Amino acid sequence: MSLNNTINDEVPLDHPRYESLKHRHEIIEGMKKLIVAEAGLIAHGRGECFDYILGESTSENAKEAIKAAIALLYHAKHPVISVNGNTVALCPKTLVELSKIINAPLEINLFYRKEGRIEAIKKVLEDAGAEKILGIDDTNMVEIGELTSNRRNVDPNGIKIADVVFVPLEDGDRTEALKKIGKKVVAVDLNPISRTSLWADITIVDNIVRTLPEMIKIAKKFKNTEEEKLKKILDKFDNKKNIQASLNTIIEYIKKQKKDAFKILKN
Ligand code: PTJ
Repeated sequence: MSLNNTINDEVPLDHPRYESLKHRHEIIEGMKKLIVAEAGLIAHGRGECFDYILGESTSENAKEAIKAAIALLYHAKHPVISVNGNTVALCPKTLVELSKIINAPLEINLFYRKEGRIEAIKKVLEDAGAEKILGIDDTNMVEIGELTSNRRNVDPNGIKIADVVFVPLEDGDRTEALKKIGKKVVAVDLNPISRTSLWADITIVDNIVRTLPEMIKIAKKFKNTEEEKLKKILDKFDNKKNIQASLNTIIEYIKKQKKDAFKILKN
């Protein structure tokens, strides 16, 4: 018998960590359906840990990075949203919505290319309303020379010709490779000092599940903004300072937690 108001009969709605546990289950279910790679579970755990020490909320500096990211994506001639298993398992609908608003196609680009994964991910995106998905025709892919991982295989009508690539949460070497071939990169990564974060032009240090709804909100707001204004937002944005602000958020959060923990430990 299935209990109401639970995840898998196990996590009640009033559980203090309900949201976090819900996303864990999305990742676990995603893995069972081949959407998420086995290593995606570990990647998610690492993300959770960083989210925890960032206070599990979208900081003001992440919101600034999101504004700059939308300005850059609107400014681009060929923007592309690169998606992997974790992103699709966690946020299929918001990925599709953002893609439609900013007119940037979704391209599936996987590190672990286990058989059946592309089809599983494609289906989830289609069920979420995606009309055009790139990166699905293995016979029509080209390689990025600077990369040796599976991520080197890209769609000739997508990442290959893109001037701006949006890469939500992933392993480090691709951002570096994309930069080397002249692309601008927008990354979402809870780890402010990952190689992806440090190499990206715009790094949004936040959880993808919170970032995408905020991006959609800003994309709607900026939809008819003149080019000049978008450029000003971009010129004002400093990625290095923004990453430093995220590191300060972590330091301050840990200091506060230390104080609070000591109060409990005293009793
Ligand atoms: O689906 P595939 O085959 O393309 O593989 C995807 C994974 C994520 C398994 C692969 O790219 C990988 O192994 O990535 P890494 O090297 O573990 O890096 C993932 C990064 O994303 C880490 O810096 C995590 O902190 C971060 N991260 C994890 N979950 C989230 C996140 N960042 C934002 N939001 C999250 N929910």
